[in-house]
Amino acid sequence: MKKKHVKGKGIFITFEGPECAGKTTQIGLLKDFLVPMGRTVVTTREPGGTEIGEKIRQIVKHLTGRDAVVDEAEILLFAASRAQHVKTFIMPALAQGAIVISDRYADSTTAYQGYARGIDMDFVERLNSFATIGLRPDITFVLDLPPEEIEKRASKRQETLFVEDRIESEKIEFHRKVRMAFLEIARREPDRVVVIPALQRIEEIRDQVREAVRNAFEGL
Ligand code: T5A
Repeated sequence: MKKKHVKGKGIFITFEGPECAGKTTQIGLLKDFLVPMGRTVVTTREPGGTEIGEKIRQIVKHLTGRDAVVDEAEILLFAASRAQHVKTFIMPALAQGAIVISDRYADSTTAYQGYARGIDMDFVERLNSFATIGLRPDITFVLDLPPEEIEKRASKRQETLFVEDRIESEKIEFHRKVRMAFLEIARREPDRVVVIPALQRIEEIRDQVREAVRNAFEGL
């Protein structure tokens, strides 16, 4: 990956991967690493990140049965959440020189709605480009976790406080397709996407993320 010059400029970092891959955990650890460097770091998520986005999050994650969103509505809701997020939150923060770290972004739509649900890929690409207003991450981490492990980690969480959501409860074949999709995106865009095996210890992943960030940006 070629080093990007970042002095005083905003940086946009995204984390992708399946449910329970450890994205939220690693985002917190990356923030802890960057803040002492004197950078303003804002963390956010998709769907979500704005009031509209958080309302959409409730709809896409938790309505089930007869009220569950259909595939056609689901992709449009993710896109609507993203457009609002990009224009009112991410772009203004980047313009002020912040490092923005987002838990999921457009690659999730490519993987889940495109590859796994089978929605026409040309349409997915056009919608992604419309919703992101052309804003691409400077670096993306894909935390790669086998589907069998998602189930294990999710059931551990459910035993405590977590209620399984609609997409998480998809069949294992769906999660296999999502995994292959993220790996395919990484293969096509090696200058942007770094794949990290998520079956390692949290600290090992943390160190690999830090090293990749240091290697990717001058001045960090
Ligand atoms: N979606 C989203 C789409 O279909 N299309 C889209 O365009 C977008 C944007 C979002 C859902 O929406 C879908 C994808 C998702 O199904 P979400 O709640 O945001 O839902 O789901 P996730 O982003 O997947 O978040 P999760 O909370 O499920 O997973 P994380 O953030 O990857 O994992 P984290 O850090 O919360 O950790 C999960 C558990 O694993 C443990 C943690 O302690 C925790 O218990 N853990 C580890 N255990 C062992 N080893 C490690 N290395 C570990 N790291 C963390």
